[in-house]
Amino acid sequence: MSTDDSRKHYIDGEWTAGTGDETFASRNPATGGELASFHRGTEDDVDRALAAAEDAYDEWRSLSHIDRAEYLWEIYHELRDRHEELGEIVTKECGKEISEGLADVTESWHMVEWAAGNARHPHGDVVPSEIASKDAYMRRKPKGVVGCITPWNFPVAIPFWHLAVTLVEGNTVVWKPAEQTPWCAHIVAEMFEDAGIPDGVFNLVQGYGDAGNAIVEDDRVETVLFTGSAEVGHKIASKVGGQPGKIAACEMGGKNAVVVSEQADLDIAVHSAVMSSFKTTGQRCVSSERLIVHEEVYDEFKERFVDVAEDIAVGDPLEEDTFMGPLIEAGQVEKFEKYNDLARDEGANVLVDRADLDADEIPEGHEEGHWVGPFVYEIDYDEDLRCINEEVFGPHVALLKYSGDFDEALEMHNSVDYGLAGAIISEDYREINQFRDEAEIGLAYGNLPCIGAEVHLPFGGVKKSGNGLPSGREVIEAVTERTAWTLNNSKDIEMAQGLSADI
Ligand code: UN1
Repeated sequence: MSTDDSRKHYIDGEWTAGTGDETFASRNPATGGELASFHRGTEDDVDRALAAAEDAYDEWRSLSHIDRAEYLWEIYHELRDRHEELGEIVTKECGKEISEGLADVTESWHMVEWAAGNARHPHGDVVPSEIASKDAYMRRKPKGVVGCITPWNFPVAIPFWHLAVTLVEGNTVVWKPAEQTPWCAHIVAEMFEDAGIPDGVFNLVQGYGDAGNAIVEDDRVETVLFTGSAEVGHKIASKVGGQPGKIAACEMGGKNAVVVSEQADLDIAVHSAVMSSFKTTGQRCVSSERLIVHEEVYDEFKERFVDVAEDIAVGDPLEEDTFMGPLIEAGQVEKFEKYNDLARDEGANVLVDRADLDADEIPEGHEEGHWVGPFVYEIDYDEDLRCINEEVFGPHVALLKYSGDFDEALEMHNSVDYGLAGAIISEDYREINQFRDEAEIGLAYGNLPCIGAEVHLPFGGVKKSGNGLPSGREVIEAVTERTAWTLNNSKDIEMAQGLSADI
Protein backbone atom coordinates (compact mmCIF):
# COMPACT_ATOMS: atom_id res chain seq x y z
CA MET A 1 0.00 0.00 0.00
CA SER A 2 1.41 3.42 -0.87
CA THR A 3 1.76 6.13 1.72
CA ASP A 4 -1.11 8.07 0.11
CA ASP A 5 -3.58 5.28 0.80
CA SER A 6 -2.59 5.11 4.45
CA ARG A 7 -5.06 6.23 7.03
CA LYS A 8 -4.29 9.42 8.89
CA HIS A 9 -4.13 10.95 12.34
CA TYR A 10 -7.01 13.12 13.53
CA ILE A 11 -5.54 16.34 14.90
CA ASP A 12 -7.30 19.65 15.52
CA GLY A 13 -10.39 18.54 13.64
CA GLU A 14 -8.52 17.41 10.53
CA TRP A 15 -7.24 14.19 9.08
CA THR A 16 -3.52 14.59 8.55
CA ALA A 17 -0.66 12.41 7.39
CA GLY A 18 1.53 14.14 9.95
CA THR A 19 5.21 14.97 9.65
CA GLY A 20 6.75 11.52 9.39
CA ASP A 21 7.28 9.48 6.27
CA GLU A 22 6.79 6.05 7.82
CA THR A 23 3.67 3.96 7.67
CA PHE A 24 2.75 0.76 9.45
CA ALA A 25 0.24 -2.00 8.83
CA SER A 26 -2.52 -3.41 10.92
CA ARG A 27 -2.59 -7.19 10.56
CA ASN A 28 -5.17 -9.87 11.12
CA PRO A 29 -3.70 -12.23 13.74
CA ALA A 30 -5.88 -15.08 12.41
CA THR A 31 -4.45 -14.92 8.88
CA GLY A 32 -1.28 -12.85 9.22
CA GLY A 33 -2.65 -10.73 6.36
CA GLU A 34 -2.50 -6.96 6.16
CA LEU A 35 -5.76 -5.16 6.91
CA ALA A 36 -4.91 -1.51 6.42
CA SER A 37 -1.99 0.91 6.45
CA PHE A 38 -1.55 3.89 8.78
CA HIS A 39 0.75 6.86 9.11
CA ARG A 40 3.15 6.47 11.98
CA GLY A 41 3.01 9.41 14.38
CA THR A 42 6.14 11.34 15.34
CA GLU A 43 7.01 13.55 18.28
CA ASP A 44 6.09 16.53 16.10
CA ASP A 45 2.64 15.09 15.48
CA VAL A 46 2.15 14.64 19.22
CA ASP A 47 3.37 18.19 19.72
CA ARG A 48 0.73 19.51 17.27
CA ALA A 49 -1.99 17.42 18.85
CA LEU A 50 -1.10 18.68 22.33
CA ALA A 51 -1.05 22.29 21.13
CA ALA A 52 -4.53 21.77 19.60
CA ALA A 53 -5.80 20.16 22.82
CA GLU A 54 -4.40 23.03 24.85
CA ASP A 55 -5.99 25.66 22.59
CA ALA A 56 -9.36 23.92 22.67
CA TYR A 57 -9.41 23.55 26.44
CA ASP A 58 -10.78 26.93 27.59
CA GLU A 59 -13.82 26.82 25.38
CA TRP A 60 -14.53 23.16 26.05
CA ARG A 61 -14.30 23.54 29.80
CA SER A 62 -16.63 26.53 29.71
CA LEU A 63 -19.48 24.35 28.37
CA SER A 64 -21.80 22.67 30.84
CA HIS A 65 -21.53 18.96 31.52
CA ILE A 66 -24.85 18.52 29.73
CA ASP A 67 -23.61 20.30 26.61
CA ARG A 68 -20.41 18.30 26.54
CA ALA A 69 -22.36 15.09 27.04
CA GLU A 70 -24.46 15.86 23.94
CA TYR A 71 -21.46 15.02 21.76
CA LEU A 72 -21.04 11.72 23.59
CA TRP A 73 -24.70 10.87 23.00
CA GLU A 74 -24.10 11.25 19.27
CA ILE A 75 -21.27 8.78 19.60
CA TYR A 76 -23.45 6.45 21.65
CA HIS A 77 -25.85 6.22 18.69
CA GLU A 78 -22.99 5.72 16.24
CA LEU A 79 -21.62 2.88 18.34
CA ARG A 80 -25.02 1.21 18.29
CA ASP A 81 -25.60 1.87 14.59
CA ARG A 82 -22.15 0.57 13.63
CA HIS A 83 -22.14 -2.27 16.18
CA GLU A 84 -21.79 -5.16 13.74
CA GLU A 85 -19.35 -3.40 11.45
CA LEU A 86 -17.08 -2.34 14.29
CA GLY A 87 -17.43 -5.61 16.21
CA GLU A 88 -16.21 -7.45 13.15
CA ILE A 89 -13.27 -5.08 12.76
CA VAL A 90 -12.37 -5.68 16.44
CA THR A 91 -12.38 -9.41 15.72
CA LYS A 92 -10.34 -9.03 12.54
CA GLU A 93 -7.78 -6.76 14.12
CA CYS A 94 -7.26 -8.40 17.51
CA GLY A 95 -8.42 -11.97 16.88
CA LYS A 96 -11.08 -12.22 19.60
CA GLU A 97 -13.99 -14.43 18.62
CA ILE A 98 -16.95 -12.53 17.23
CA SER A 99 -19.15 -12.45 20.35
CA GLU A 100 -16.20 -10.84 22.13
CA GLY A 101 -15.67 -8.40 19.27
CA LEU A 102 -19.32 -7.35 19.54
CA ALA A 103 -19.16 -7.21 23.35
CA ASP A 104 -16.18 -4.86 23.09
CA VAL A 105 -18.37 -2.35 21.26
CA THR A 106 -21.29 -2.92 23.66
CA GLU A 107 -19.00 -2.20 26.61
CA SER A 108 -18.00 1.04 24.86
CA TRP A 109 -21.51 2.38 24.61
CA HIS A 110 -22.18 1.29 28.19
CA MET A 111 -19.31 3.53 29.26
CA VAL A 112 -20.59 6.40 27.14
CA GLU A 113 -24.08 5.92 28.55
CA TRP A 114 -22.70 6.00 32.08
CA ALA A 115 -20.54 9.08 31.56
CA ALA A 116 -23.03 11.09 29.51
CA GLY A 117 -25.94 9.96 31.71
CA ASN A 118 -24.17 11.24 34.78
CA ALA A 119 -24.18 14.73 33.33
CA ARG A 120 -27.91 14.65 34.18
CA HIS A 121 -27.35 12.89 37.45
CA PRO A 122 -24.38 14.60 39.03
CA HIS A 123 -23.11 13.69 42.47
CA GLY A 124 -22.02 16.41 44.80
CA ASP A 125 -20.53 16.73 48.22
CA VAL A 126 -22.11 19.45 50.31
CA VAL A 127 -21.09 19.44 53.97
CA PRO A 128 -22.04 21.68 56.88
CA SER A 129 -19.26 24.00 57.91
CA GLU A 130 -18.43 24.04 61.59
CA ILE A 131 -19.37 27.72 61.49
CA ALA A 132 -23.14 28.19 61.11
CA SER A 133 -22.76 31.17 58.78
CA LYS A 134 -20.59 29.34 56.28
CA ASP A 135 -21.42 26.93 53.44
CA ALA A 136 -18.90 24.33 52.37
CA TYR A 137 -18.81 22.02 49.42
CA MET A 138 -16.50 20.22 47.05
CA ARG A 139 -16.20 21.26 43.43
CA ARG A 140 -14.60 19.24 40.69
CA LYS A 141 -12.65 20.94 37.95
CA PRO A 142 -11.17 19.36 34.84
CA LYS A 143 -7.42 18.83 34.85
CA GLY A 144 -6.70 20.17 31.36
CA VAL A 145 -5.02 18.10 28.66
CA VAL A 146 -5.23 14.36 29.28
CA GLY A 147 -3.09 11.79 27.46
CA CYS A 148 -4.64 8.34 26.85
CA ILE A 149 -2.55 5.31 25.96
CA THR A 150 -4.61 2.19 25.35
CA PRO A 151 -4.01 -1.51 24.66
CA TRP A 152 -4.98 -3.73 21.75
CA ASN A 153 -7.04 -6.35 23.63
CA PHE A 154 -10.07 -4.10 24.16
CA PRO A 155 -9.43 -1.74 21.26
CA VAL A 156 -12.74 0.14 21.55
CA ALA A 157 -13.98 -0.45 25.09
CA ILE A 158 -10.84 0.59 26.97
CA PRO A 159 -10.44 3.82 24.96
CA PHE A 160 -14.01 4.68 25.94
CA TRP A 161 -13.25 3.90 29.60
CA HIS A 162 -10.66 6.66 29.31
CA LEU A 163 -12.32 9.05 26.90
CA ALA A 164 -15.96 9.21 27.96
CA VAL A 165 -15.63 10.49 31.53
CA THR A 166 -12.53 12.54 30.68
CA LEU A 167 -14.32 14.52 27.98
CA VAL A 168 -17.62 14.96 29.84
CA GLU A 169 -15.66 16.35 32.79
CA GLY A 170 -14.22 19.08 30.53
CA ASN A 171 -10.74 17.87 29.67
CA THR A 172 -9.33 17.70 26.17
CA VAL A 173 -7.55 14.59 24.95
CA VAL A 174 -4.62 13.28 22.92
CA TRP A 175 -4.98 9.54 22.36
CA LYS A 176 -2.32 7.06 21.23
CA PRO A 177 -3.89 3.64 20.68
CA ALA A 178 -1.99 0.35 20.46
CA GLU A 179 -0.09 -0.11 17.21
CA GLN A 180 -1.81 -3.50 16.72
CA THR A 181 -5.33 -2.03 16.49
CA PRO A 182 -5.18 1.29 14.63
CA TRP A 183 -8.18 0.50 12.45
CA CYS A 184 -10.51 0.34 15.44
CA ALA A 185 -9.06 3.66 16.63
CA HIS A 186 -9.59 5.16 13.20
CA ILE A 187 -13.30 4.29 13.30
CA VAL A 188 -13.64 5.77 16.78
CA ALA A 189 -12.06 9.01 15.50
CA GLU A 190 -14.55 9.01 12.60
CA MET A 191 -17.32 8.87 15.18
CA PHE A 192 -15.92 11.89 17.02
CA GLU A 193 -15.70 13.75 13.71
CA ASP A 194 -19.27 12.81 12.77
CA ALA A 195 -20.47 13.92 16.20
CA GLY A 196 -19.04 17.37 15.41
CA ILE A 197 -16.78 17.48 18.47
CA PRO A 198 -15.07 20.92 18.46
CA ASP A 199 -11.65 20.99 16.84
CA GLY A 200 -8.79 20.04 19.14
CA VAL A 201 -10.96 18.56 21.91
CA PHE A 202 -10.27 14.99 20.76
CA ASN A 203 -7.04 14.14 18.94
CA LEU A 204 -5.80 10.78 17.68
CA VAL A 205 -2.13 10.12 16.94
CA GLN A 206 -1.47 6.64 15.55
CA GLY A 207 1.86 4.97 16.14
CA TYR A 208 4.24 3.25 18.47
CA GLY A 209 5.84 3.73 21.87
CA ASP A 210 7.84 6.79 20.79
CA ALA A 211 4.59 8.69 20.19
CA GLY A 212 3.21 7.45 23.52
CA ASN A 213 6.39 8.51 25.24
CA ALA A 214 6.14 12.00 23.76
CA ILE A 215 2.72 12.30 25.42
CA VAL A 216 4.03 11.03 28.76
CA GLU A 217 7.01 13.39 28.82
CA ASP A 218 5.24 16.57 27.75
CA ASP A 219 4.59 19.20 30.42
CA ARG A 220 1.28 20.22 28.86
CA VAL A 221 -0.22 16.85 29.81
CA GLU A 222 -1.76 17.00 33.28
CA THR A 223 -2.81 13.36 33.53
CA VAL A 224 -1.80 10.21 31.71
CA LEU A 225 -4.37 7.40 31.63
CA PHE A 226 -2.71 4.14 30.74
CA THR A 227 -4.04 0.60 30.45
CA GLY A 228 -1.58 -2.05 29.35
CA SER A 229 1.38 -4.10 30.48
CA ALA A 230 3.00 -3.73 33.89
CA GLU A 231 6.36 -3.20 32.24
CA VAL A 232 5.22 -0.12 30.30
CA GLY A 233 2.94 1.11 33.08
CA HIS A 234 5.70 1.16 35.65
CA LYS A 235 7.95 3.12 33.29
CA ILE A 236 5.17 5.64 32.69
CA ALA A 237 4.47 5.97 36.41
CA SER A 238 8.12 6.60 37.24
CA LYS A 239 8.53 9.15 34.43
CA VAL A 240 5.42 11.01 35.49
CA GLY A 241 6.46 10.82 39.15
CA GLY A 242 9.32 13.17 38.32
CA GLN A 243 6.96 15.84 36.98
CA PRO A 244 5.32 17.70 39.87
CA GLY A 245 1.54 17.96 39.82
CA LYS A 246 1.15 15.47 37.00
CA ILE A 247 -0.39 12.07 37.61
CA ALA A 248 -0.37 8.73 35.84
CA ALA A 249 -3.28 6.41 36.50
CA CYS A 250 -2.17 3.00 35.31
CA GLU A 251 -4.10 -0.25 35.15
CA MET A 252 -1.76 -3.09 34.43
CA GLY A 253 -1.67 -6.85 34.27
CA GLY A 254 -2.39 -9.65 36.68
CA LYS A 255 -1.57 -13.21 37.64
CA ASN A 256 -5.16 -13.85 38.54
CA ALA A 257 -6.59 -16.95 40.19
CA VAL A 258 -9.84 -18.83 40.58
CA VAL A 259 -10.06 -20.53 43.97
CA VAL A 260 -12.15 -23.73 44.06
CA SER A 261 -13.01 -24.61 47.63
CA GLU A 262 -14.02 -28.02 48.91
CA GLN A 263 -17.50 -26.48 49.25
CA ALA A 264 -17.65 -25.59 45.55
CA ASP A 265 -20.39 -26.46 43.11
CA LEU A 266 -18.13 -28.11 40.55
CA ASP A 267 -20.34 -27.22 37.56
CA ILE A 268 -19.88 -23.56 38.40
CA ALA A 269 -16.20 -24.12 39.18
CA VAL A 270 -15.36 -25.72 35.84
CA HIS A 271 -17.45 -23.26 33.87
CA SER A 272 -15.91 -20.27 35.67
CA ALA A 273 -12.36 -21.56 35.31
CA VAL A 274 -12.77 -22.22 31.58
CA MET A 275 -14.21 -18.76 30.96
CA SER A 276 -11.57 -17.08 33.11
CA SER A 277 -8.64 -18.90 31.54
CA PHE A 278 -9.58 -19.25 27.88
CA LYS A 279 -11.85 -16.37 26.86
CA THR A 280 -9.87 -13.97 24.64
CA THR A 281 -7.30 -16.80 24.44
CA GLY A 282 -6.14 -15.78 27.91
CA GLN A 283 -5.32 -12.26 26.75
CA ARG A 284 -7.38 -10.21 29.18
CA CYS A 285 -5.53 -8.52 31.98
CA VAL A 286 -8.15 -10.19 34.17
CA SER A 287 -7.61 -13.67 32.68
CA SER A 288 -6.79 -16.42 35.13
CA GLU A 289 -3.52 -18.35 34.87
CA ARG A 290 -3.83 -20.03 38.30
CA LEU A 291 -6.52 -22.40 39.59
CA ILE A 292 -6.18 -23.04 43.31
CA VAL A 293 -8.21 -26.15 44.15
CA HIS A 294 -8.91 -27.96 47.43
CA GLU A 295 -7.60 -31.53 47.56
CA GLU A 296 -11.06 -32.95 48.33
CA VAL A 297 -12.37 -31.86 44.92
CA TYR A 298 -9.05 -31.66 43.08
CA ASP A 299 -9.19 -34.89 41.06
CA GLU A 300 -12.73 -34.43 39.86
CA PHE A 301 -12.18 -30.77 39.03
CA LYS A 302 -8.95 -31.60 37.21
CA GLU A 303 -10.54 -34.29 35.09
CA ARG A 304 -13.45 -32.10 34.09
CA PHE A 305 -11.33 -29.00 33.39
CA VAL A 306 -8.83 -31.01 31.35
CA ASP A 307 -11.66 -32.59 29.31
CA VAL A 308 -12.93 -29.15 28.31
CA ALA A 309 -9.43 -27.81 27.59
CA GLU A 310 -8.68 -30.80 25.35
CA ASP A 311 -11.75 -30.10 23.23
CA ILE A 312 -12.18 -26.37 23.34
CA ALA A 313 -12.81 -24.96 19.88
CA VAL A 314 -9.82 -23.01 18.62
CA GLY A 315 -10.43 -21.52 15.20
CA ASP A 316 -11.52 -18.72 12.93
CA PRO A 317 -12.70 -15.98 15.30
CA LEU A 318 -15.35 -14.88 12.80
CA GLU A 319 -17.09 -18.26 13.17
CA GLU A 320 -19.73 -18.31 15.86
CA ASP A 321 -18.81 -21.70 17.32
CA THR A 322 -15.18 -20.71 17.93
CA PHE A 323 -14.23 -20.27 21.58
CA MET A 324 -10.59 -19.22 21.19
CA GLY A 325 -9.07 -17.19 18.38
CA PRO A 326 -5.33 -16.75 17.81
CA LEU A 327 -2.81 -14.88 19.94
CA ILE A 328 -2.19 -11.32 18.84
CA GLU A 329 1.25 -11.68 17.27
CA ALA A 330 4.25 -13.94 16.75
CA GLY A 331 6.09 -12.41 19.74
CA GLN A 332 3.21 -13.42 21.99
CA VAL A 333 3.37 -17.00 20.72
CA GLU A 334 7.09 -17.04 21.54
CA LYS A 335 6.42 -15.71 25.03
CA PHE A 336 3.72 -18.34 25.59
CA GLU A 337 6.10 -21.12 24.47
CA LYS A 338 8.89 -19.75 26.63
CA TYR A 339 6.67 -19.90 29.71
CA ASN A 340 5.42 -23.39 28.84
CA ASP A 341 9.07 -24.52 28.71
CA LEU A 342 9.79 -22.71 31.93
CA ALA A 343 6.90 -24.50 33.65
CA ARG A 344 8.31 -27.82 32.46
CA ASP A 345 11.77 -26.86 33.78
CA GLU A 346 10.24 -25.88 37.10
CA GLY A 347 8.66 -29.32 37.49
CA ALA A 348 5.23 -29.10 35.87
CA ASN A 349 3.24 -32.23 35.16
CA VAL A 350 1.68 -31.25 31.84
CA LEU A 351 -1.99 -32.20 31.54
CA VAL A 352 -2.97 -30.57 28.24
CA ASP A 353 -0.47 -29.50 25.63
CA ARG A 354 -2.17 -28.06 22.57
CA ALA A 355 0.39 -25.24 22.36
CA ASP A 356 1.51 -26.42 18.98
CA LEU A 357 -1.79 -27.08 17.21
CA ASP A 358 -2.04 -29.90 14.67
CA ALA A 359 -2.26 -28.72 11.07
CA ASP A 360 -5.83 -30.01 10.76
CA GLU A 361 -6.92 -27.83 13.70
CA ILE A 362 -5.91 -24.66 11.86
CA PRO A 363 -8.66 -23.29 9.63
CA GLU A 364 -7.97 -23.33 5.92
CA GLY A 365 -6.44 -20.13 4.60
CA HIS A 366 -5.33 -19.20 8.14
CA GLU A 367 -1.96 -20.99 8.16
CA GLU A 368 -0.05 -17.76 8.87
CA GLY A 369 -2.16 -16.97 11.95
CA HIS A 370 -0.72 -17.00 15.47
CA TRP A 371 -2.40 -20.21 16.59
CA VAL A 372 -2.03 -21.91 19.93
CA GLY A 373 -4.30 -24.06 22.07
CA PRO A 374 -4.47 -24.47 25.85
CA PHE A 375 -1.44 -25.46 27.89
CA VAL A 376 -2.54 -26.80 31.28
CA TYR A 377 -0.32 -28.26 33.99
CA GLU A 378 -0.24 -29.12 37.67
CA ILE A 379 2.70 -28.22 39.84
CA ASP A 380 3.60 -28.55 43.50
CA TYR A 381 3.11 -25.15 45.04
CA ASP A 382 6.22 -23.15 45.84
CA GLU A 383 5.72 -19.42 46.10
CA ASP A 384 8.96 -18.70 44.24
CA LEU A 385 8.14 -20.55 41.03
CA ARG A 386 8.30 -18.09 38.17
CA CYS A 387 5.63 -19.86 36.09
CA ILE A 388 2.99 -19.16 38.75
CA ASN A 389 4.14 -15.61 39.45
CA GLU A 390 4.75 -14.01 36.07
CA GLU A 391 1.99 -13.00 33.67
CA VAL A 392 2.04 -14.87 30.36
CA PHE A 393 -1.03 -13.38 28.61
CA GLY A 394 -2.11 -16.58 26.93
CA PRO A 395 -3.91 -19.86 27.68
CA HIS A 396 -1.19 -21.02 30.09
CA VAL A 397 -2.88 -22.41 33.20
CA ALA A 398 -1.47 -23.91 36.41
CA LEU A 399 -3.50 -26.14 38.74
CA LEU A 400 -2.38 -25.77 42.33
CA LYS A 401 -3.62 -27.97 45.16
CA TYR A 402 -4.30 -26.79 48.69
CA SER A 403 -5.07 -29.18 51.48
CA GLY A 404 -5.53 -27.10 54.60
CA ASP A 405 -8.22 -24.60 55.50
CA PHE A 406 -9.34 -21.61 53.48
CA ASP A 407 -6.53 -19.45 54.91
CA GLU A 408 -4.06 -21.58 52.99
CA ALA A 409 -5.91 -20.94 49.72
CA LEU A 410 -5.91 -17.22 50.43
CA GLU A 411 -2.22 -17.24 51.22
CA MET A 412 -1.50 -18.91 47.88
CA HIS A 413 -3.88 -16.53 46.15
CA ASN A 414 -2.18 -13.45 47.63
CA SER A 415 1.40 -14.63 47.22
CA VAL A 416 1.91 -12.98 43.80
CA ASP A 417 3.06 -9.40 43.22
CA TYR A 418 0.00 -8.62 41.12
CA GLY A 419 -3.48 -7.90 42.47
CA LEU A 420 -6.06 -7.37 39.76
CA ALA A 421 -8.90 -9.92 39.63
CA GLY A 422 -9.87 -13.23 41.23
CA ALA A 423 -12.79 -15.50 41.98
CA ILE A 424 -13.92 -17.78 44.78
CA ILE A 425 -16.13 -20.73 43.95
CA SER A 426 -17.80 -21.93 47.13
CA GLU A 427 -21.22 -22.59 48.63
CA ASP A 428 -19.97 -21.46 52.03
CA TYR A 429 -20.80 -17.81 52.61
CA ARG A 430 -18.05 -17.51 55.23
CA GLU A 431 -15.40 -18.39 52.67
CA ILE A 432 -16.98 -16.09 50.13
CA ASN A 433 -16.98 -13.19 52.57
CA GLN A 434 -13.44 -13.94 53.67
CA PHE A 435 -12.31 -13.90 50.05
CA ARG A 436 -14.06 -10.58 49.46
CA ASP A 437 -12.33 -9.07 52.48
CA GLU A 438 -8.87 -10.64 52.31
CA ALA A 439 -8.08 -11.32 48.66
CA GLU A 440 -5.56 -8.67 47.62
CA ILE A 441 -7.26 -7.64 44.39
CA GLY A 442 -9.36 -4.81 42.98
CA LEU A 443 -11.97 -7.02 41.26
CA ALA A 444 -13.32 -9.95 43.26
CA TYR A 445 -16.00 -12.38 42.08
CA GLY A 446 -18.03 -15.03 43.92
CA ASN A 447 -19.29 -18.08 41.99
CA LEU A 448 -18.45 -16.39 38.70
CA PRO A 449 -15.53 -16.15 36.29
CA CYS A 450 -13.04 -13.39 37.14
CA ILE A 451 -13.66 -11.69 33.79
CA GLY A 452 -16.56 -9.60 32.61
CA ALA A 453 -16.54 -6.46 34.75
CA GLU A 454 -19.33 -3.95 34.35
CA VAL A 455 -18.47 -0.34 33.55
CA HIS A 456 -20.40 1.29 36.39
CA LEU A 457 -18.09 -0.40 38.91
CA PRO A 458 -14.53 0.70 39.56
CA PHE A 459 -12.03 -1.30 37.52
CA GLY A 460 -8.44 -1.58 38.62
CA GLY A 461 -5.96 -3.42 40.75
CA VAL A 462 -3.66 -3.16 43.72
CA LYS A 463 0.03 -4.02 44.18
CA LYS A 464 1.84 -4.31 40.84
CA SER A 465 -1.47 -4.23 38.94
CA GLY A 466 -2.37 -0.61 39.37
CA ASN A 467 -1.74 2.77 40.90
CA GLY A 468 -5.06 4.42 40.22
CA LEU A 469 -8.21 3.87 38.25
CA PRO A 470 -7.86 4.91 34.62
CA SER A 471 -10.96 2.93 33.89
CA GLY A 472 -14.55 2.31 34.78
CA ARG A 473 -16.44 4.86 36.79
CA GLU A 474 -13.66 5.98 39.11
CA VAL A 475 -11.68 7.51 36.27
CA ILE A 476 -13.23 10.77 37.45
CA GLU A 477 -10.69 10.88 40.29
CA ALA A 478 -7.81 10.92 37.82
CA VAL A 479 -9.20 13.53 35.46
CA THR A 480 -10.55 16.12 37.88
CA GLU A 481 -9.21 18.19 40.71
CA ARG A 482 -11.30 18.81 43.76
CA THR A 483 -11.60 22.22 45.30
CA ALA A 484 -12.92 22.46 48.84
CA TRP A 485 -15.03 25.62 48.68
CA THR A 486 -16.09 27.56 51.77
CA LEU A 487 -18.28 30.65 51.55
CA ASN A 488 -19.01 33.12 54.33
CA ASN A 489 -22.59 34.41 54.41
CA SER A 490 -22.13 36.86 57.28
CA LYS A 491 -20.58 40.33 57.55
CA ASP A 492 -18.14 39.04 60.15
CA ILE A 493 -15.24 36.71 59.79
CA GLU A 494 -15.40 33.72 62.06
CA MET A 495 -12.63 31.16 61.87
CA ALA A 496 -12.72 27.41 62.34
CA GLN A 497 -10.99 25.73 65.28
CA GLY A 498 -11.82 28.77 67.46
CA LEU A 499 -8.89 30.62 65.87
CA SER A 500 -8.95 34.27 66.88
CA ALA A 501 -10.02 36.61 64.04
CA ASP A 502 -9.08 39.76 65.99
CA ILE A 503 -6.69 42.14 64.28
C1 UN1 B 1 -8.83 -6.48 30.36
O1 UN1 B 1 -8.84 -7.47 31.05
O2 UN1 B 1 -7.82 -6.18 29.70
O3 UN1 B 1 -13.67 -7.30 32.90
C2 UN1 B 1 -10.06 -5.65 30.30
C3 UN1 B 1 -13.55 -7.68 31.74
C4 UN1 B 1 -13.73 -6.67 30.63
C5 UN1 B 1 -12.56 -5.77 30.53
C6 UN1 B 1 -11.25 -6.49 30.59
N1 UN1 B 1 -14.91 -5.90 30.87
O4 UN1 B 1 -13.31 -8.83 31.46
